[in-house]
Amino acid sequence: MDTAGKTITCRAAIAWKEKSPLKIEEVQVEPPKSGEVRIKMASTGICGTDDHVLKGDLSMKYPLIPGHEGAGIVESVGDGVCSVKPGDKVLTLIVPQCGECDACLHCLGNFCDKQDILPCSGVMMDGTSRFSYRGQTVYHSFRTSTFTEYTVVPEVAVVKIDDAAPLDKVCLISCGVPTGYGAAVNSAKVTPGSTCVVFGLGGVGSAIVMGCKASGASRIIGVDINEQKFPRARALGVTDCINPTKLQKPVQEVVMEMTGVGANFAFEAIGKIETMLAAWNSCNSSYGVCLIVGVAPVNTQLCLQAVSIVSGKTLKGVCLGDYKTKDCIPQLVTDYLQNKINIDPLVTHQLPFNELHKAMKLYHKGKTIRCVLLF
Ligand code: COD
Ligand code: ZN
Repeated sequence: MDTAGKTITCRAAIAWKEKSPLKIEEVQVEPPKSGEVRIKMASTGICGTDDHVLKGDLSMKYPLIPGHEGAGIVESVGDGVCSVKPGDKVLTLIVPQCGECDACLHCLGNFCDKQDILPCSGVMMDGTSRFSYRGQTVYHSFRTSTFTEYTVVPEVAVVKIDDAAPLDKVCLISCGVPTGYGAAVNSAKVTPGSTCVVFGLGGVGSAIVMGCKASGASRIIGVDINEQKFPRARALGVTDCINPTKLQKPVQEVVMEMTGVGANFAFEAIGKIETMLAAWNSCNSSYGVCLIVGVAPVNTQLCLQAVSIVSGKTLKGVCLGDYKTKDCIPQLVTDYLQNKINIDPLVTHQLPFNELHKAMKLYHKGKTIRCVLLF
């Protein structure tokens, strides 16, 4: 049936308010307007950022459809769309690339002006939503909203990928893989023989570990309060595991003792102030580089000892691995298809969309690295 130009009724997960369980409902998805793309979703990962949304750590408009780590097939396109066409396999982009703003035009920038994360407006670029439930507006999250059978995104927030890509897995390359692997390989440019410490061994932290290992790090220290994460982390390349809740002293002191001089690279992939400070204080005071990957709750402050920076260490934030997303993400998919990176160990669970509640339970129990929902 040709659905182009028509409103589609389909299943979607709605968060009616913050801190309340998701409900699968029948929603209406309007056709894409000019410069927009409607996608039939094939898969979506459950990322820590989605959990931040559901917990109310980010400022959002409710009711909303969460999700951003998505893979699917273009169903129809609005006027003027030329980079994708119906039938193309695509990934959604939480950080878009408009190609026109200051960040896109600068050789080092990637945090495009058209992003809708900080802050999240909940609407498309024309100020309206494409989702409704019985006539009531339902908001977008990050202009991606992937926990739905159909979604609408701006053209700048979608990219065509290789036709051979397995859609049940490559959704991870929409967020977790570039965010983690890219932070190590592209942003930090981890050096061979270096010592790295990774705070948080979830999907993103595990991808960081993969990037550190691929870059030739000789020691990778993994820190997590959930010891269930340790065996898989070791399989990916972590050499030493630390559970901070079992320590009598701050984790940074243990890292200092283990390394003698502090880590060359520290990554924070949790999104908490205390672990950001621990990552900073785990770095070598002269040449250490601390990368903040996690987003802390809005309106919180990160306070450093002012003298701790003058000795030469670097503090850097990084989003989506500093990649210009439309330019770089398809290449990561091709790299996966050519066995240059292996994302398979990150996909620990795959469940049908209607088992969303089971998937969320597994995530909250800390059982998953990445659980992929299949439509
Ligand atoms: N100390 C040590 N480990 C901890 C602590 C703590 N205090 N608290 C939680 N953890 C561990 C958990 O046990 C878990 O293993 C891990 O931290 C977090 O993993 P996940 O699987 O819940 O989350 P991820 O890996 O999917 O996402 C982590 C992010 C930091 C990316 C995410 O939470 C976030 O802040 N995202 C926004 C940043 C960003 O760039 N986003 C881009 C698109 S997502
Ligand atoms: Zn994400």
